Amino acid sequence: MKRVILSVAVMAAMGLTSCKSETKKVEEITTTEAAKEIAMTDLSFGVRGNCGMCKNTIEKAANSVEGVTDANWDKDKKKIDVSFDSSKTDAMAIHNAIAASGYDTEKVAGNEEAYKNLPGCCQYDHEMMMNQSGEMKSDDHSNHDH
Ligand SMILES: [Cu+2]
Repeated sequence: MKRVILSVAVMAAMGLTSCKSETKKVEEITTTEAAKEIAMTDLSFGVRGNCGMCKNTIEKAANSVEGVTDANWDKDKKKIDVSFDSSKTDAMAIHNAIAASGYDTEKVAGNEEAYKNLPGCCQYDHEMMMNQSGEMKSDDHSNHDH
């Protein structure tokens, strides 16, 4: 009989504890979501291309993704720097948009039809090296250099 009372007491205590921690959890989620609304992410990844016209096409494609606020492709490094609102879009959406315009990215091969329709000077070499800045750092921008 004593044991029954004891386990009831334990259960009641556990119930209280879990109730408390649940309330706390809800608060944490709300905070995270609020922070996420203004979460800007900077990202760099390799994109193949040749010239200034390529630059326009690549940047236009990246900027066409909702949530992208800034896109700058470096012709020499074969690399794009993008800033985007991570609550509105993600890295893959940007890769896909650039690939759809005919350009290869680190992760997505350029659309062949779009590539064929590019001006002759823009039909870059598919074997071209892309600057991947050494490592795959898709989300980590703690060691960003500007
Ligand atoms: Cu070009």
